[in-house]
Amino acid sequence: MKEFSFSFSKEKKYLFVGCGSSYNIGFIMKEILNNNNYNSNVITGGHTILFDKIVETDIAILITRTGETTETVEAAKILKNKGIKTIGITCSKNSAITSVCDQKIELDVAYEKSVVMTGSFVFILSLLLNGLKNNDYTEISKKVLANSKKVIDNLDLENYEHFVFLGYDENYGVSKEGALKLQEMALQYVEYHEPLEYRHGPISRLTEKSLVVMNSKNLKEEKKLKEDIKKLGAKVIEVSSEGEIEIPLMNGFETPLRLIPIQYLGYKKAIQMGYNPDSPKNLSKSVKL
Ligand code: F1P
Repeated sequence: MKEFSFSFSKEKKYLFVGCGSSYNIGFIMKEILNNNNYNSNVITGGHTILFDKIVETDIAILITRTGETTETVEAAKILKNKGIKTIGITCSKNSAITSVCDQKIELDVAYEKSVVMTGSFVFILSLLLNGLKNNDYTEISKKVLANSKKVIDNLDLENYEHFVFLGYDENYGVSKEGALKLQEMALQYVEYHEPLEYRHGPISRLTEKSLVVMNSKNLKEEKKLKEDIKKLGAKVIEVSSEGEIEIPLMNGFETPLRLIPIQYLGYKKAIQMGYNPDSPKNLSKSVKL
């Protein structure tokens, strides 16, 4: 990934902007950057164009896989007019976002035909994380995929019609993205929460038809919640260094790996339901207002 190098500075204030999955990349990055003493925020393209509430920012990073999402493109114009440096990250060539932004990163090697963002999500997230620290996911990702397949292929997926994703901080972003994948690809009823928030209401909807993916940091309270959920008859898959799906904890730098089981689960559930996971109902590749 050397030819697309990108690096962050502790002297600058960053703002991530995007919609849907592209917003989720920004959310995860904001959490990891701030955890490493960088200064960053995240906002949806929609909020940017509807409200004049932009936090102090030096550099705005606008993420849009297609480069054509109206809210993100319009947000770039607004931010640029405020004197903020704009960087557009996209997986298309010569799209609207790059004609607007001061700097462009066109990752056309990560171009996807599918309406749903999968590989491109992981590619953009890894690229941005490499701007903090060099990571090589090649070997470990193969292991995670094999492990994910083993666990997910063994599930009786017809049994589950409710998917809950739990996680803190960057894992909250991973959970939001997990819920979106199951919703887009397999049209499922989904939720995402912080683990301890799950007891404050949402748990009332839990049944033996619920599948809970715990994007865990190995916290004692997360383990306890997992046991409580199991006692209520639901299935829990823990994703962590001690989970059924094993992923080493690397202070958030493991997030690209966490997408592997989630995307595979969405794909498998879509197939089981008889849907085309690449072409969900009511969705287009980018939203144009
Ligand atoms: C953003 C997005 C996708 C979503 C759907 C509609 O697209 O929200 O995340 O899957 O297809 O558009 P983009 O701005 O990243 O191209």
